[in-house]
Amino acid sequence: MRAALILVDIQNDFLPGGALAVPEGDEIVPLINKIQAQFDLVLATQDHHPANHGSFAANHQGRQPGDIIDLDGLSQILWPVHCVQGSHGAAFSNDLDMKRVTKVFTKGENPNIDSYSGFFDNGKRQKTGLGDYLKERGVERVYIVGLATDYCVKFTALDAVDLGFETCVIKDATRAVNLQSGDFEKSLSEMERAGVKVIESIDV
Ligand code: VGL
Ligand code: ZN
Repeated sequence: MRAALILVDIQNDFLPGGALAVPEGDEIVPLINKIQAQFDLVLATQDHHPANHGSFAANHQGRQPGDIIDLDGLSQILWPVHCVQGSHGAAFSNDLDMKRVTKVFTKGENPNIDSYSGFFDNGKRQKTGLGDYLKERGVERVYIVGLATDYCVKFTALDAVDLGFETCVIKDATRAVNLQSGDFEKSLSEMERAGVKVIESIDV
């Protein structure tokens, strides 16, 4: 069965020191570099916002990160300004091996809607092209790693199942934002209930 590895949002702003740092996010990078050798197709997603993006608290008067608003009809958690197109924060970690990454799928470019999944925006209004790319290449199984377990990894995995891919999340190659303690475990159970296989890197 043809398999692909998807590297989700391994960008400076999601690593320690970044604007939306995921605790221990840097710890997964060496592991991800190592497991890439086991796949003949490696792809990456990139959170890629314009400065006026509606998910940034700074773009809403009197709002703070963590507040929830309505954004064009969808419930939206507000975040610090992060992954602005062209910034250092939006760039992939220098420690991430990108030599084997065939294609990068950007997301979050429309200021009026957020895009956690690497496949669609949060309203499923537009595709990124990742699903068609995988299907055109005969990929049937996807392995997902990266940041953050409870947001972009989770939504990418749920959409992968919906699109009919056998979907594995490599648990030790992801880390969670954990806005609430326990969100890591909660997101893993939610994915498992939806049909995602949660595995360890030694089982790849
Ligand atoms: C993400 C929050 C906002 C992620 C992206 O990559 O998990 N989280 N934008
Ligand atoms: Zn974002």
